[in-house]
Amino acid sequence: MREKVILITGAAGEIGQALVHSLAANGTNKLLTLDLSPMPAEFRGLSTHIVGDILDGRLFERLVTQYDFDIIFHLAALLSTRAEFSPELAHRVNVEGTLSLLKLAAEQSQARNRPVRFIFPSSIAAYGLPNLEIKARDEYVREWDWNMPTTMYGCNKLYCEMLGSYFCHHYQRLAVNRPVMLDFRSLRFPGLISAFTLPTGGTTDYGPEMIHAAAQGKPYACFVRPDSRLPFMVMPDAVKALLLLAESPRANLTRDVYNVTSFSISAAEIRQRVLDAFPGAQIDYAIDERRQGIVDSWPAGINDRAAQRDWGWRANYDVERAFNEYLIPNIRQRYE
Ligand code: NAD
Ligand code: AKB
Repeated sequence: MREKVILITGAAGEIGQALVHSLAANGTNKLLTLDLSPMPAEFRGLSTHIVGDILDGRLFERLVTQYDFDIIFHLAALLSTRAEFSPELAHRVNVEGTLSLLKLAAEQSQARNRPVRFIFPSSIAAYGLPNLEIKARDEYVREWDWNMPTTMYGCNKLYCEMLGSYFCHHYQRLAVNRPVMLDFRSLRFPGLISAFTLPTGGTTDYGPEMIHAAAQGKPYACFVRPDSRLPFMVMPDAVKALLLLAESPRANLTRDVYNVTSFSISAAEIRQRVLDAFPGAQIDYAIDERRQGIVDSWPAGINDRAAQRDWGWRANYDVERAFNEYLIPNIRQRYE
């Protein structure tokens, strides 16, 4: 008999670590985690961890004989800045890796006659606004607005959202009589900020980097203009959104892909909040035009009314609580 597990790919990353903590604290689920990297030492015992590559077909052939994947949180990916430097590798990991996992989940759904729930974090990178005038005008974009990404990562995310919907509603409908489809659900996240981990390879990284550098007394040069405005969310809310969406009855969902957000903030406003908390902090600007171009193409805010209506989404942390109750105290303590 195969063991029922929740599979988390990319589990050693920022969201993965926070999600594993939360699922393990709940205690009812057996967790199987997979990443190119080992889990940090403090995660020992919380999951069965496999150091492996999502592109390794042989590994998954072995895993399906051992495990029944009830829910898959597919987090493994190359983020936006890194993907611009290695676009072909990004395509392989972000698209081909996702495609093979979707196929595996679709086959498992049919074999066990019950849908596997497949949770996929997408991103504001799926949007591509043509210029700053339109970014200022269309302040809260809806899921279907401006789906014209300008990065490899954004293209990968948008396409994988569509692939997920295809596997959820149409896969094998001509070949199999009444196929059991997998249950695909996706979230478009804004930039995420954790008090306990640091990002690598993203374009929203200036937000978390500014705070963590200041708490360590290190100077920081922000790579975007002061007026650059993006939506952000703190990590506990990202985990809350993933779990709420995963648990929501399918009948309540009117979409496969949902925006979720918390607060919109400019680089200058983040800097000011950091200076208020760490008055001696040295934060300058050294604009990287290429990363600036990416941030300019992403929306200043996203409309998450569908998530609020369908599955009761609401962030716990607005900007005040995010900085005053979560980020500043925890980051201060981390480096003390
Ligand atoms: P992260 O970079 O911290 O973690 C990604 C993990 O995936 C890493 O641990 C990496 O080792 C692993 N990985 C990469 N390639 C792999 C492969 N071939 N096989 C196995 N593992 C591999 O990123 P994160 O912030 O935790 O993001 C998780 C997911 O959420 C990603 O899909 C990302 O696109 C999405 N997302 C993140 C943000 C954010 O601001 N952090 C925003 C929107 C969406
Ligand atoms: C990135 O900057 O690549 C991520 C994201 C918004 O998807 N943080």
